[in-house]
Amino acid sequence: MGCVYNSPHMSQEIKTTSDSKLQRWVESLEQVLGSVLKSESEQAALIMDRLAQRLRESGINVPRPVNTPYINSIPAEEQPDYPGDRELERKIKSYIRWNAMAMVVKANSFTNVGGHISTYASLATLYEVGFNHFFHGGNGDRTADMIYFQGHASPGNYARAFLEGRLTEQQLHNFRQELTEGGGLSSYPHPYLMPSFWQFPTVSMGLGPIMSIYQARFNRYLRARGFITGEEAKVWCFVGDGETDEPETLGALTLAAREKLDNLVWVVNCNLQRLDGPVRGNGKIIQELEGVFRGAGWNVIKVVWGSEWDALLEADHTGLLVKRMEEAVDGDYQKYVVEPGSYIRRHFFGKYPELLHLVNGLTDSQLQKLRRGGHDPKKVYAAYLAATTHKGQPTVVLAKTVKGYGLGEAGEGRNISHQQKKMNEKELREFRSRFGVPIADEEVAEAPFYRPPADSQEMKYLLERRQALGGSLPARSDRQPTLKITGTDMFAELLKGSQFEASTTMQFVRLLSLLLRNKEVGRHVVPIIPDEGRTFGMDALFREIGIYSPKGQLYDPVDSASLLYYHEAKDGQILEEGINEAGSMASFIAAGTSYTTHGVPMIPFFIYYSMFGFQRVGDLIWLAGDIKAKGFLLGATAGRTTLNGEGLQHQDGHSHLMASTVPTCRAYDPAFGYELAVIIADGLKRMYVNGEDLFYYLTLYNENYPMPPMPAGVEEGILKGLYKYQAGPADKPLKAQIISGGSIIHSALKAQQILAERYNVSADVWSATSYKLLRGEAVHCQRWNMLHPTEPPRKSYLETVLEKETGAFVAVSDYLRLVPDQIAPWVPGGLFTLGTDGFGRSDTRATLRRFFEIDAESTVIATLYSLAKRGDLPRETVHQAIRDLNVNPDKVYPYFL
Ligand SMILES: Cc1ncc(C[n+]2csc(CCOP(=O)(O)OP(=O)(O)O)c2C)c(N)n1
Ligand SMILES: [Mg+2]
Repeated sequence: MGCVYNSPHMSQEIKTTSDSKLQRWVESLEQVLGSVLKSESEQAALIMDRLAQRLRESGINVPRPVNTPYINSIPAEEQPDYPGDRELERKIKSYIRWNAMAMVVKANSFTNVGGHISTYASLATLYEVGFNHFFHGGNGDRTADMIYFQGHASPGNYARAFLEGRLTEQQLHNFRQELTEGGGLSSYPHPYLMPSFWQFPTVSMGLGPIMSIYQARFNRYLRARGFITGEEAKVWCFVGDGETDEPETLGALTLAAREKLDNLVWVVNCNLQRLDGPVRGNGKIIQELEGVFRGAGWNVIKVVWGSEWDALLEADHTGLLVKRMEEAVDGDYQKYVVEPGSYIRRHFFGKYPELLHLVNGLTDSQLQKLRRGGHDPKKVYAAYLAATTHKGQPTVVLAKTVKGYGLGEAGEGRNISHQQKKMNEKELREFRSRFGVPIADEEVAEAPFYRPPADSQEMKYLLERRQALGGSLPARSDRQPTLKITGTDMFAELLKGSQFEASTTMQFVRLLSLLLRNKEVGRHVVPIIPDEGRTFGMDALFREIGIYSPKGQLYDPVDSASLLYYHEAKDGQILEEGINEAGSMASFIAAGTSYTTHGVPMIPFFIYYSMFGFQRVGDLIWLAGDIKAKGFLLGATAGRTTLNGEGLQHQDGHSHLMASTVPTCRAYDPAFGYELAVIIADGLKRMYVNGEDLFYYLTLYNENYPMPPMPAGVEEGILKGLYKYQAGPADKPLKAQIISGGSIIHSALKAQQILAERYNVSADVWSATSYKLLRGEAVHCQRWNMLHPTEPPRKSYLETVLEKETGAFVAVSDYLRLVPDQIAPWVPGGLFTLGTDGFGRSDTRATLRRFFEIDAESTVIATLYSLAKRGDLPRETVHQAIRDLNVNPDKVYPYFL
């Protein structure tokens, strides 16, 4: 029997209670169960389940069983009537199936661009019931449902959009050939590539599921804070059963239950296969997932068997059929798809004579046509209706399907199914006939696309259904609502500087509180923190703007007597995500796309340990680019040596290198408060006034030093990536340029002093706020010049600024050398770079900076060496400086140590 009650408390309570009334109740329940158990053990499980459900509905907290029997959660007698025209829907679905398959087959008969047939084949009913009866396209003040479609099932979405008249035949022809004349369709859901079509990128397995949870949560947050009203949109997420192996998929389930996200519905397409083979050949993925989801507090609806099984289950008075269903493993079920009905009779039913008897009246062919629940619209409709009306919990529909459904020998249920991209004429013909697509024998080999005439019943029905549900999906809105952003005056205080020592992190927190108090913009700010608020000195915000919690604060916080107590509120502004960078990033994406999904521009500021950003959740950051998210990522405690005590796993010396790989990410490494103010003010303007689809990455440090006032005329340089911060003394015979940035600029400034005092060198110190932007623009110019060789060459900002300078060029960085080296090709005479290549260590800043050779002394040596190489001074001077400055020339290279 599949029922395991997981409450250790219940029996104890019963034993210890002196309430004789309760005792009598228990005894009578046992009597009832005892009589049932003897004959109908499986039915007993169901009775218990129902009873518990009933009690739960009346508000009694009854422990939840981890598993229920391997049958549909909604019994046949409780199924609602199907509201649609089954026959028309079947036809429409068949055409979509055909076109989706044809797109992939065509694309691969001319080119080898790939694509997937079998995933959509298994999903078609799960999608179509949704499209015809549930997925709301939005209207009035009802936001459209947000649907995370299974990424590699995109041909199914395209094929439906073709029938709806949203895509042309030419576009279908150009599936996966986006660069072809006339444009094509992207392989997977990519809003960046198809910005009026796709809303959510999903094909990196696991990201769709985690994003959908945080999206549903963010929708509630917006509502709680008064930004949205009206009927609530649903968030749907279609998940592959193989995809549930990804930790991101299941990692945030408890949040959805804790926050009672009944606006969220997941559909796990349990076709029992992933790419290589079975998902759980030796077990049952549906049962495993049921346990996980129920344990996490979700409402679980299993759709295992199609209507053909109803009569068999009803006729099975002993529970033997359910027992057999539970015994067979997914590997067996996969085999039943590829074997003839005689095999099913022998292997499945034949295990028990009573079961063989049960199917005596069915032919082998009928046995083979016993559908799985996910292919039966009636069962799917019942599940969706229950899911969308369920209150107080998120729902998952676990639907059993067949991978490659309808492909027959071309891949149905086969292990090769996932990668099947071609079909021969015979296979095409069979597919056509099985689904009744009106294509003549002579044409079938060409796999032509099929769209019924505009005045056909099918077309009318198809369009009428979508119209009734508010319009076509998927659809992304290109709206760009704006905010009133004035400029750097918003942060005037930071431009003035301060004699008090501060870190750029503290300066950022100051800036954030100024922004939060800004009348126009303040309430649009969404601070996102993964349990590091105190680390970054943001705890004052807890009290000030509150931490969002749908429950408010049910307890008196331990620090309630203090001014800055831990304040949770129903309309709290902070998203305190706990130790969860992936979840925080998902919140960042939900908030950063709110301008398009809700038409409400929100400004996420996600602040985290910089080491646990690009390196840890880089795939989500990449996706933030694809989805055109806006906002600010703040990599705090940055720098391989600036974060000193924490050691190898914490010290970030490479996030800027990774940031340089994301096209829409503007990455900056500010050294001073005024740089931060200029960059963030500009970012706000670009994103929320000019409507640019960008997001920002800024590194923040925890080293304290005085914050200088902003020098005149540096704003352009700050934004473009480089400006001269402090010129060297004028009266020296030798000249050098030291490029630095972030808190390590102090190595450069100290080196400037030593060089002047001891070596007669005048070194100018530069703040490089963004190597990424400098390189980006320089490459752009270089490329233009290459392609326009006879025209006057263009000059990048970098070249324009540096061409006026003389002497040796040196860069010193708290990041690995590759970060400054990005600009080396455009530096006159070349660039000599110092950086932190290698694993970090725990030690003091001074020791670490000597270890990585980025301290002032090392910077002096690098400068003198560069001058010596130019012939500006004798090499002996460098040799002497190494001794004078106490640097060990034979110390081990940190990268190898
Ligand atoms: C992170 C990630 N790893 C690997 C892949 C490659 N991949 C695409 S589909 C797939 C198998 C998917 O199986 P399942 O989730 O069961 O979906 P189905 O096609 O069976 O519906 C794999 C491994 C990917 N897209 N993303
Ligand atoms: Mg699968």
